Amino acid sequence: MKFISSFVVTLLCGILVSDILAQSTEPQNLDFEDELVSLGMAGWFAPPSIKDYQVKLTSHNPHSGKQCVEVSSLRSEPNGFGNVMQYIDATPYRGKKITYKAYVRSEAKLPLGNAQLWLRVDRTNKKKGFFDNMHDRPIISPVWKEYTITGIVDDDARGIAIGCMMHGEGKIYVDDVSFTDPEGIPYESPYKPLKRVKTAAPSANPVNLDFESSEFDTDDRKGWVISKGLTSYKVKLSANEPHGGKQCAKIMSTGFNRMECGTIIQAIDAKPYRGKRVTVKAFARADLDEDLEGWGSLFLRLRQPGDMMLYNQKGDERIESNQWKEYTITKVVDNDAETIEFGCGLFRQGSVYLDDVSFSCEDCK
Ligand SMILES: [Ca+2]
Ligand SMILES: [Ca+2]
Repeated sequence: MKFISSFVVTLLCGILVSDILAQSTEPQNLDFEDELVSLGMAGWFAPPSIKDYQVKLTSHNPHSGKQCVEVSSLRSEPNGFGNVMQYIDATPYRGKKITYKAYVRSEAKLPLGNAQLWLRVDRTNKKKGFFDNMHDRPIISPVWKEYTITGIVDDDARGIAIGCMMHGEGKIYVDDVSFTDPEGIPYESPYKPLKRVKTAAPSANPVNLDFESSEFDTDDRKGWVISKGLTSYKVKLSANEPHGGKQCAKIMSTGFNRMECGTIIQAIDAKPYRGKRVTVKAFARADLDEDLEGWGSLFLRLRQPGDMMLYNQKGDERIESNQWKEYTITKVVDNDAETIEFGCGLFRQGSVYLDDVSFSCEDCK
């Protein structure tokens, strides 16, 4: 099962850098009832590089409430495995035992099909931490039952990944996850939870792309949304040499927390753009200190209902130049995409300026 571990690590690295917006210290949405898009929070996601499986919320026979999550194969003899997962900051759990439980049922085709919960602790310097993916006790029962993994979090752990993978053809379902100490008592987080951004339906058209409007609109989907509760980043409007007009957006570090990055995001309704090619462009420049190894990145994401990540692309080129330069990402919008998110992130330390963003759809009309 070693290859699976390293495969998952590879998938994670592809996602984390741009999805680590504000690394949560607790898993979110454990009962899968939350349909709100939670900007700035990791939540559940499906590694976008998995092509032969899909992950979605379903109201079909949940263990509790109105829905659970379903992982299903998209073709016969699928390659690899399906996966739904979360990634959290390990800091509050260092040196502690954690118990990860979830209700699971499997309608995967026997004899090869099954579901397996998994828990992996990532340590610094790529050292191996606790890992259990239930390969010795795969889940094949079509009836809801609770399964458990208990492991110890190393003193130098940096991240904890939890998830449920699926092998073979068919469907598996997961609901009512818990993440506690071995007695079932939740660990108290030393960090304040990040503010969940409650959103109305996102608008079809992006607004304030030149940042000339005097305010950032942080409470609904009109305009830019800034992750709340970050300890090490600020986003503000800046009159310091904008690319156009009187001002631009500035993402700046105010300290360093390796589990965060500073972001500014705009989210729009994906429905008008389904099946069509969209392009996000933006002018950006950076003010970086070489010793601090910072950089910026444009990004484009597609989400399904319930915050499931379908696609997550960083710009091909890091924003490192101190001169204004245009950066571009192009993507055909999947037919099940609910929300398109685009924006800019600052990683590590420094400042990134953003101005004159454009969002276009060449196949539209
Ligand atoms: Ca549920
Ligand atoms: Ca401007």
